[in-house]
Amino acid sequence: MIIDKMYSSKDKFKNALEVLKEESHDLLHFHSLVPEVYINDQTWVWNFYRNYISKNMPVIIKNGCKDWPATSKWNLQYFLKTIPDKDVTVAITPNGYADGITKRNERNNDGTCITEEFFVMPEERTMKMKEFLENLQEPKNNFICYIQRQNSNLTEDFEELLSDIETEIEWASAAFNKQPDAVNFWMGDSRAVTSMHKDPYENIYCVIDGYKDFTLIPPTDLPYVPYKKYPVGTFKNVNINGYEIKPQYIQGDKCSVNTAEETNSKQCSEYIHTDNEEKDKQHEIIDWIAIDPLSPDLNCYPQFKYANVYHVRVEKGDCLYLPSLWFHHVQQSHGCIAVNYWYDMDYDIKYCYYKMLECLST
Ligand SMILES: O=C(O)CCC(=O)C(=O)O
Repeated sequence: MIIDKMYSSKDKFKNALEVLKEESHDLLHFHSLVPEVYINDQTWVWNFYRNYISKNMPVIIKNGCKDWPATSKWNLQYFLKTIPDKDVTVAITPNGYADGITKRNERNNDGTCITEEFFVMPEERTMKMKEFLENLQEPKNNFICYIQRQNSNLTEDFEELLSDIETEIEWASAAFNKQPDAVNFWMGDSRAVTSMHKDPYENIYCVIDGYKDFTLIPPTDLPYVPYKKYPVGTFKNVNINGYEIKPQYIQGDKCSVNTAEETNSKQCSEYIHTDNEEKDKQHEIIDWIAIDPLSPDLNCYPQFKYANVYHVRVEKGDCLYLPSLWFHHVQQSHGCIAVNYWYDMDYDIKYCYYKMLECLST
């Protein structure tokens, strides 16, 4: 009797997820195409709210930032001429994956090797803008540069550029009924990839020069997007000859990169020597998406085939509305420049349903 009950509640969960899969596919994601619209008149704020925000559906706003001074001015040469000596914070990786999964090869004291996957954050380096731009003009192996700080770096760090853009997008602020929490500046190498993740923000992503390729998966597909637990690390001493991955350890309540170890580790892109001390410490762990949507390993994660995958290119002068909690993976043309506006999401009924889905799918 008890066993019957257990089986029936398990079947109920399975059935509930099946209903969500079919209904959301048939009603919302059948074509997996992001529509394109032009802002024509005063009704846009209302249309944007009614057709996209309230439905949590993405849209490309063609020419949304085409008339900003930035779109006709900003490019590599312009920055070289106007702000060559500006200090900028640059994320550096050997493989283009900042905040993504990288394999770390370790050699133990006994000479055996272990390969372990880490979630790795970039090395952050301050350099002159001209040095950053030189790295774009003459790309080097193992040294991939991306300005991608997400601390409202446009308003915080690039005040000299502010008059070329809008510090808030009027129609978006009106529709979201709030001001942006952050305005970010992005510029980087075509080898730099932003791995699949989601944010608790409504995002208006504006391409100023070049293009961005977004791969999107709706939040309703959470059951088919595999997560795994990874130890956290940071790239260190990245240069053309190699790099290190420094694990991040739990220290009491807070976590920090372990600096005591720095003197011990050899710089080498192939193998990292680990000592016993490292083994005794507890790694900081993060839950991160385990799949690359561009070449999914369907043997490991067969359920991923049920995900509705959208591919959309955002061209120069266009804006993407990327709704909150959508999974996104981002690539770019070389030297692409973008500005995005993060508006805090509404913690409404959609959010509550999403939290329920999280419980059902794990
Ligand atoms: O442009 C990128 O590389 C990433 C953008 C992104 O993840 C975001 O806007 O949330």
